[in-house]
Amino acid sequence: SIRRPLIAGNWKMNGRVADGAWAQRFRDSLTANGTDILVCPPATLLHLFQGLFAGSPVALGAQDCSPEPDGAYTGDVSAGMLKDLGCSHVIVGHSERRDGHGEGDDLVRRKAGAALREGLTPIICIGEQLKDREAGIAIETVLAQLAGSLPEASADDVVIAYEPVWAIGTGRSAGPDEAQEMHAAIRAAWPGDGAGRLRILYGGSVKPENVAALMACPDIDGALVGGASLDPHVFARLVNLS
Ligand code: G2H
Repeated sequence: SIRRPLIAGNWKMNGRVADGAWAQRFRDSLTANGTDILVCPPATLLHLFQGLFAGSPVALGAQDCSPEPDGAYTGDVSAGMLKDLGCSHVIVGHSERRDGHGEGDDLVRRKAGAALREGLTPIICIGEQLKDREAGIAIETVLAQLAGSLPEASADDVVIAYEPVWAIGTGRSAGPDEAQEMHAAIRAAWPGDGAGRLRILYGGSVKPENVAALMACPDIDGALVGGASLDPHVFARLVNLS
């Protein structure tokens, strides 16, 4: 493939300072295999992990950012602050933000734009609810989210993560055929040129047992991994299998 695989760990709201030992164990379990590796701990651990991953092949990302530059926004974290801590990527529009915090496509697009302005790569999450899939409108739902959540950007500067909401943290992953069908539709819907260079990750209960079958699909370029990224040995095994 012309696209380098990317495996990204999304720790969600997990982790304490004592989990710094995780980084050492993770690094020691990795074998270099040409896969780009990203870890997105909670914002509270970014500074610690910046030091721990310095000089290693592991890149650092955040889980969310403000759509605004620095200013009077109590509780928010700007893309510039994340850049300052050594982040190269930031997840935006995860379904836990969309559903738990009422974030819509417009806000997600503005967050992705704020990330791009700071030179960060936004990982823009989209995915249908179970009711959409059961109603046979999964693809059109996801493509509408894509259109609404995408800032003006080159295919080289963003990553898309397809995460069917019914597969998140449920142990029930989309089958490779279901996922591939959606990834191909997303790539075909990319506006402008460069669709062949766009990286599209799959997310939702990815684990060492199913990662290889997903990665074998032509339009699946990596994974966004929640639960299975918390154990350093499991996550390293998953990366090594990708
Ligand atoms: C989907 C995924 C990571 P999990 O949210 O973003 O989590 O792998 O636990 O389903």
